Amino acid sequence: MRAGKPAGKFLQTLAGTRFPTPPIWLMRQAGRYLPEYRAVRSTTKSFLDFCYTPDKAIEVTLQPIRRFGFDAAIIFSDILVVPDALGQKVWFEEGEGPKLEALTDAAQFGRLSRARIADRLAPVYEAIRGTRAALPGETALLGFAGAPFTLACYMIEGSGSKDFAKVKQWAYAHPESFGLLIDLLVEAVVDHLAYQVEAGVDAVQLFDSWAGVLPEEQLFRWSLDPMVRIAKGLRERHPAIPVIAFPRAVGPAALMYRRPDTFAALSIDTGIGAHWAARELQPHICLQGNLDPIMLVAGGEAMDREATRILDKLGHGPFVFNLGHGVVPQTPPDHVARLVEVVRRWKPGTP
Ligand code: 1CP
Repeated sequence: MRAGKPAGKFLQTLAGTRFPTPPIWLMRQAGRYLPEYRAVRSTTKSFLDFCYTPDKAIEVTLQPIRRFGFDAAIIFSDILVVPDALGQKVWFEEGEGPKLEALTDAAQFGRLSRARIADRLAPVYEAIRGTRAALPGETALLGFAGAPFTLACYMIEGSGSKDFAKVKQWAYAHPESFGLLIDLLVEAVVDHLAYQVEAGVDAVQLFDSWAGVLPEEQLFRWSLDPMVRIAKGLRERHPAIPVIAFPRAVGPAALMYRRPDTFAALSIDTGIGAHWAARELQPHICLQGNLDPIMLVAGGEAMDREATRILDKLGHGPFVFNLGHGVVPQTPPDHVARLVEVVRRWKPGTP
């Protein structure tokens, strides 16, 4: 917690305070759907160079706060800065997303070293310092990292994937060597998050975007356990920092992540029903979510109704309004402004 500054609605909600309406921020709230983002983005060719230019990262982090007044900003960066800092070759192809020189053999792990993280990612930490200084005191600043399984997906597949066959086959056939990669990533992510906290973030989110491709029996070992180890490792270094877990598309296995002693909140995706979540999850842990990002594209009365339905189910308990996944590029910015209004004007009725 920042000494002397008032903690705003978002941090107070994570700490257990209730407000008449929940705080709101959106995953991927900075990005291509905003013309002002595209304008800054067009000044740098390489996406990683863009992430590593503090002035630009600060500017695009602040853009959605200026436009919509969200309760939290998320530092503009990417989950793939961690494999990059470890020494794996990472680049982004225009219109195609991330590419990596794929790992094919455990012998290659020796080339990855977390000793380079502080240096290579220094521009990210500088951007955090600059953003924190520029943000209103009541707006929280979130840091983030990819969870180890999701990072391993990109590191082994070499890009996004339809079936994640390579990473899953490795995990199933060679769990010992896959476990070594996961262990390395646990340590690297703890370092990266600790440096983000030292630079000024108020809370962090762990994105396990691809957890849902694992069968339930494998989730404990490759998704939940590494995330728990990260949260504990980080809190050994920074005891007060809230950690939000986002294990995407895990269905009812979300019950396993319901750990208030470890996570300050559980971010739920669109596949989880608000009614079930209110009954099974929220009595134990603060929830975040889970409007369908395509509902935000659709807008209009359909969006108003769905946002209100989620608020009616979850707004009575500890809750942060968000999407079930990130804002997509075709989202009209006006619909985002309207959503913020719907959330802030919501009147709690009987649950
Ligand atoms: O040129 C561009 O503008 C590239 C698009 C883009 C953007 C805007 C990429 C490439 N990354 C980002 C920023 C980003 N990535 C943020 C910024 C902060 C914010 O939310 O406003 C964050 C939090 C991420 C995290 C991220 N990157 C995740 C986890 C969240 C999720 O969406 O599941 C993942 C999986 C990535 C990988 C990645 N980076 C970029 C793309 C297009 C992707 C996804 C590729 C795929 O679907 O496999």
